[in-house]
Amino acid sequence: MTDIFKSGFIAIIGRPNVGKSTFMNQMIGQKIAIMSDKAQTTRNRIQGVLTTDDAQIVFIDTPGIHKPKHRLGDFMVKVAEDTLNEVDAVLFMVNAKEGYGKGDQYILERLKQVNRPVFLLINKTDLVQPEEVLPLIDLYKDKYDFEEIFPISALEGNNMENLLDKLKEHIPEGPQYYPEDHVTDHPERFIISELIREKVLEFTREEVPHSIAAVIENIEEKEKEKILIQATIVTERKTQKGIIIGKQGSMLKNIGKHARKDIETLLGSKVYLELWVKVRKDWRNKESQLHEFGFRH
Ligand code: GDP
Ligand code: K
Ligand code: MG
Repeated sequence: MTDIFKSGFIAIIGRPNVGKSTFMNQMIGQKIAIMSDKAQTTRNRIQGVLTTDDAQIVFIDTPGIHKPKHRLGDFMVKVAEDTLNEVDAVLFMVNAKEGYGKGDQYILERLKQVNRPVFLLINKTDLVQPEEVLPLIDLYKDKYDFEEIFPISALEGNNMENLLDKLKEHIPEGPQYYPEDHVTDHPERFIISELIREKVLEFTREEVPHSIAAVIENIEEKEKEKILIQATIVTERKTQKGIIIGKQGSMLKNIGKHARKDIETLLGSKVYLELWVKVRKDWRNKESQLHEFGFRH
């Protein structure tokens, strides 16, 4: 037992559907809700934070590294490459079942600009025979100087412990950046709440004050690329609640419909939006309620 605490950032890249989200769930636990990586943001998103006794690893998803579909993609690839040179290690995930493909080749080319240790994760090994993995390892060894190659099954959790031990060797001594119970970060969270608030103000023609809040209670990937978002609109007065709900719920329905469309554009995914309206008298002045509503930062 040592007192050394380590912390660092690890980027995970790979073609869509190779199993990056599944890997994160397995590493961090099932409670994490992961945003769709279809959303083409230029920012790198934090996928998950793993805290153990002796280390904290922040996993970062770099969506821009996928082969760009639009011209904007060139810029995003640049941003992604810059990120890859700032992390402590890079995990490049490929699919054992599908073998080497164009998408993998594209990422390998990009990785040539990267001067950090790169681990190859050959995922979905549960779908193939062990002897099918060896030729893949040979093939990739020829193409890139990987730090190490790990055949894994993110779904079944095979070989994940060994990988984690290895990753810890590659991160420096450092502080715990996030609280222990902090497993994921949704940079979109704030924007989503603002989009909802904006629709409330727009459709009620400002009959309710700007002080209303939209509190995001839950964001969860329900099925593939379908995200459930549950939010509460908090008002100060019962009359305001009535206005927001409208006749037989018509106002709230309209607010929800338009907010949902904007959120879908933001995330690049299908969204189920569930909205509630609550009255909290004078909630802005009550410290404890501010905590409850997640305005702590
Ligand atoms: P991402 O797009 O890279 O995030 O991929 P996902 O994690 O969403 O996984 C895509 C699909 O592959 C899902 O249906 C997963 O259940 C499946 N999958 C992921 N990892 C494994 C694995 O190790 N074995 C098997 N059999 N399926 C996997
Ligand atoms: K996916
Ligand atoms: Mg994913």
